[in-house]
Amino acid sequence: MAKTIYVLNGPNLNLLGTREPEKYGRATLAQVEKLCRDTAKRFGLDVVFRQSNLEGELVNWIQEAQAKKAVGLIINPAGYTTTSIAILDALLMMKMPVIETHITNIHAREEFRRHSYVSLVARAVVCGMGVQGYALAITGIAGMIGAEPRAKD
Ligand code: CA2
Repeated sequence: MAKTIYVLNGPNLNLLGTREPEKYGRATLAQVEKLCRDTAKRFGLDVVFRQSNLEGELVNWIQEAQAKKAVGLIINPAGYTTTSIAILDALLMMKMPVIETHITNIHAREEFRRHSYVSLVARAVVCGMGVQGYALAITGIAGMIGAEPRAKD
């Protein structure tokens, strides 16, 4: 069975590509999902890709990733980045690498966006690379777990 990476997206990211394109770009979340699947496939990895506007649902999915023995977890916690101790606590129980991803450079925006609880547990943080940051995060996890790129078919 292929190894699985969970990619979790927090509140409002369902609107990606439909609002504020100057900040977040024009790609929709469905296109980001395809980018993640295509990138993971190059390393023979599967992706579980989800989005929720609810903090508890994100916590449940983090626990699910652990229970299902996912090999890595990528999370864009969006608005919960700066507030959620519940998400931090769930991530602290994870044994696999966690990469925090933000589409924008949170350090070049309002001061309140710069503090991240998730960064306390993340093995790496990708921000400011647009949606390509998701592909970079998947490639990063592949490297961390020693997954080799496969020959193209
Ligand atoms: O840059 C990122 O990826 C953020 O995580 C996005 C969050 C923001 O609160 C973080 O500080 C940085 C906001 C997500 C809102 O999603 C939207 C999507 C499309 C249009 C408007 C908002």
